[in-house]
Amino acid sequence: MIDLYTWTTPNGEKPVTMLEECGLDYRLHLVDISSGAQKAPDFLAINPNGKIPAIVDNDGGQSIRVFESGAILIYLAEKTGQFLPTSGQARAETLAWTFFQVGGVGPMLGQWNHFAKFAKEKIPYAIDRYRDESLRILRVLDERLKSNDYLAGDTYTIADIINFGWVRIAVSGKGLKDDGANELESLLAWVERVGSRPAVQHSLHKLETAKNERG
Ligand SMILES: N[C@@H](CCC(=O)N[C@@H](CS)C(=O)NCC(=O)O)C(=O)O
Repeated sequence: MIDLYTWTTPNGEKPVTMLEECGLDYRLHLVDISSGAQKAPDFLAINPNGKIPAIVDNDGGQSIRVFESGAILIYLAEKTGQFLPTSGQARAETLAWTFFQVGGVGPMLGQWNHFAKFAKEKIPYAIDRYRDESLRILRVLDERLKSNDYLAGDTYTIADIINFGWVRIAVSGKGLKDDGANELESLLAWVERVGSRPAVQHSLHKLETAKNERG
């Protein structure tokens, strides 16, 4: 059985969706990052970086910990043989668009979110810089999706799973919709396509329900 440690954020959603898509059994442990639970010693033993998400895989006679959402998705893809092509251009595209999220989409949108919404001091330079870079990144995704249904090409992969959470928010009213994201038609169609998958809907519902039940 896999233990998943996560929270209701775009990064936290990724492994829930992957586990649901793969049909794996798992125990969901909510780590309330608003209370600082991610910095507690027992969690730091699983992720020394003190951030969700993380998993511990207890199958197979030994416990394997994995942190960083990209590493978790690749680990689960290799464990199950799903959502990561094994060779050729399809594998290269899947890994490239996966790391594009980890190194670009996540950090840039995360910084924009911080400076535009949470920073007590509003710094126009920082807000503009991260908004413009986020929009540029969204346009790169849109361009890719003009001729491909999914980021790696014809098939749904971990690249779609990992990009979905942040992009879904980015194109919404909570994100950059009115800053130009609403014009990215191929990206919007992809958000619909991925968001209509039963496992994606189920994972978001499951995470939110678990949080609400916790009170
Ligand atoms: N690169 C990491 C980012 C993880 C991350 O930023 N997690 C956030 C929640 S979305 C977190 O735990 N924040 C709490 C903190 O930084 O203390 C990944 O992809 O797993």
